[in-house]
Amino acid sequence: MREKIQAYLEEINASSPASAEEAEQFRIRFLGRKGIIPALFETFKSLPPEEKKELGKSLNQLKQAASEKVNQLKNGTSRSAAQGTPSLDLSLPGEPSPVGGRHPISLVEKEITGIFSRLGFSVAEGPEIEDDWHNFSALNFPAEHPARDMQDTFFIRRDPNDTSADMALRTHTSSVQVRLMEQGKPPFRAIMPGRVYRNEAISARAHCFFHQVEGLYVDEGVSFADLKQTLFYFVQELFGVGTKVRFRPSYFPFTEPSAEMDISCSICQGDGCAMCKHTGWVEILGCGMVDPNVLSNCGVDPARYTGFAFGMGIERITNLKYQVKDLRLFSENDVRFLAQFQSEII
Ligand code: 2NM
Repeated sequence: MREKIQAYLEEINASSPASAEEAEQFRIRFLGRKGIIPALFETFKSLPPEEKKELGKSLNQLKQAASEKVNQLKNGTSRSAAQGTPSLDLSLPGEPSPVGGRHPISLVEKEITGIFSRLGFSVAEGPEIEDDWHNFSALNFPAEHPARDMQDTFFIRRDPNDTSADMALRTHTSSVQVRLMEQGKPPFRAIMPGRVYRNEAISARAHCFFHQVEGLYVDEGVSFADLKQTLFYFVQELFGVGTKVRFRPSYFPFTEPSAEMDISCSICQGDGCAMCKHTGWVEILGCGMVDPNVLSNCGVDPARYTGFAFGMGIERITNLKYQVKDLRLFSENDVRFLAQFQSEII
């Protein structure tokens, strides 16, 4: 009897009926009322106790193997039997595909543009490959300014014999503001988000490209007080009511006067931590009153109009909000990094 059980077990394991009928025949042969397995159980009853002990387990295993096979076959052939292809049930639910979320830079960019949109700023975009005029000259960059050097800017040489035909990967989105002013009439109230490029060695703290949001407000009678109040409101929205701001004098070619704005450290609330280098303040943007030369370069009468402008790095603000320690994470597209940010169906 032991040999018989072994032989049937092998037969069961090897069998794979191709249709529902064959599966049913299989079931009747092994498990039906007059089938092989009930018959074996019948024989088993009359065995002496020592043999029962030995064979009971194998017999139960055989029955289980047969039942499992029948179940498998029934599931696998129930729908596709008509086509003669077993074990593929198209009515079963599919494998779920993971749903993506927005990139942290996009999330923060949307948050920033959202705040300014509610203040009445429009959103403008422009080309990433720029000519010298829009990226430098119109913005009052002197001929010897270091940003005009190959060391700092990526140039694209179009004509090997004529460097004046060079194009550059834009180093800031101010170039879009030049285009906006050239093409329209004041008042201008717009922000420009986008990717910008600088010729830097890649490390945890620097990258050859990053993202900016710049803003521009030009009208009659715009003052530094308007700049301060607009940016103060922006910071209350982005970092929470009660965030303090301070302005430090600075220099940019395209603004006069110029300033850098710090906020009270959003991580330690001003107590001192590594992010604020124990000063309680972190710099988040540059700003100033648009230089009259820039206005006239762009066809805006500086005797009639004044304006303020500002620019901030999105990576820097994202680091402050989410404490990302290495800039390279933003461009590696490692799902383990990206999945940690608020998921949102696009
Ligand atoms: C900054 C800081 C200060 C700026 C100036 C202009 C323009 F076109 F109106 F002259 N656009 N953006 C500006 C001013 C940008 O980024 C740190």
